[in-house]
Amino acid sequence: MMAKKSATLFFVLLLIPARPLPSGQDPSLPEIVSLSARPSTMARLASLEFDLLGEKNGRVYVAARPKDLARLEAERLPFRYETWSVARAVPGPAVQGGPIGAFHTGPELERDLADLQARFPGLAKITSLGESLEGRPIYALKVSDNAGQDEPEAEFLVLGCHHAREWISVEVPYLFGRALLERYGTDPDIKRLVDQSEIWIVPLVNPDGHDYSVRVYRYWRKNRRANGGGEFGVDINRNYGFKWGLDNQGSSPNPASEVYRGTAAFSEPETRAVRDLFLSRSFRAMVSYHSFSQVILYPWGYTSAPPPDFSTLNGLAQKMAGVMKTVSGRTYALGQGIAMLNYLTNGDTIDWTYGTAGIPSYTIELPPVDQLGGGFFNAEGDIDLIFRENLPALLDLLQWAVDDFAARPAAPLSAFLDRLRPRLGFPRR
Ligand code: 0X9
Ligand code: CA
Ligand code: CA
Ligand code: ZN
Repeated sequence: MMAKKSATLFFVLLLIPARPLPSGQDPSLPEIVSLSARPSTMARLASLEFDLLGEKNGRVYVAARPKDLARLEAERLPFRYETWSVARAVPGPAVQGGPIGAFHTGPELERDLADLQARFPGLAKITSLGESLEGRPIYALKVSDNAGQDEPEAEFLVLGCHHAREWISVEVPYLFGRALLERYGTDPDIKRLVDQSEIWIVPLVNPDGHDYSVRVYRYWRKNRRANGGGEFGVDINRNYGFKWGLDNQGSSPNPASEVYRGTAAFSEPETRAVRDLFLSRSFRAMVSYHSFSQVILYPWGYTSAPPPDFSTLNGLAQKMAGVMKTVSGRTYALGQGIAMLNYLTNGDTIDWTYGTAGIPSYTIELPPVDQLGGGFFNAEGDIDLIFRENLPALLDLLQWAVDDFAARPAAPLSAFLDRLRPRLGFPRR
């Protein structure tokens, strides 16, 4: 059985061209098209659940597969083909080793995290938080003195890559962990911070989607849940349990949508992995990295009403944007989701962490500012600067977490969370 199956598979593989055909020849590859961004068109595109990549100079850019192009024609929405094509945008042969050059694939990340643990025993500890739908481990790197022990120190969380195509959002968390470890021995400020805290870094929350983005379709966003009816993927940044499914604007009940929320809060193993880590610790602050827009977002995402800790959240974001600018000269805008990105979200990560534990929680959308600046395609040469401008922002927030822990050593968890904990099988604190 097995032998026959793999012989067939081998034969089928021979028929698949080794290099992607240029877009236009392969019907599975999308085209990038633009349309006039007039309100009626925007509303229509939104209700048709198109994958909107961004808006600039009165045009809206859309990733459209052949069936989407047919829908645009049927709707009599005039569009223009853009010069980018996904086939061209996939990096060529590795510049610095590996199939996606300086960016990490999942297996490369696994190798480099293991390497950090081996180089910095006692300071770096890798654990798997659980497995993705397709069985890939979701790794966390913990950085602290005595990393193998749970010590009474300020806990801090950094997440990357909820969205598969946002490759740069893997690099910043990984490089943050690496920098802490490599500088620990020589930089007294870093040593002091690392000694007083427990830093948990999850660079790749969505390994299945990321792998699919690397190998098959560069613009893939969601995980790889088979939803039935030939539709795949849950948006794991709409699957968290705070105001999950509140309305159909902030997330979608449609399995074909790019913002499909899944069948229930925490229906996906990827969000459960983050949830279980979060509920088993007592984090003081967190950042979830995304791209693109170059903006620091804080809760709420589900409403335009301000969060109860507005002044703390806004003040910390201003401080972060300030240090970022001193590194690179770039300005990160800051504010609540709706004010910055023009749309509401429900079931997103930071609404859940803030809504559950009340801790400063940020979504940082990394550069570029817009689609025309490269969108999801960061140049390999920009990784370092993007990381370096984010480093002092993370260190400032970490310092705040350390100070907060010193001021209020008791966990800041809400009564709600304390009631929830035993029901989820976690020990009461
Ligand atoms: O829509 C999202 O999930 C995030 N943007 S992205 O382009 N990377 O997909 C933004 C989430 C914003 N969340 C809150 N403001 N709470
Ligand atoms: Ca420690
Ligand atoms: Ca601890
Ligand atoms: Zn994202």
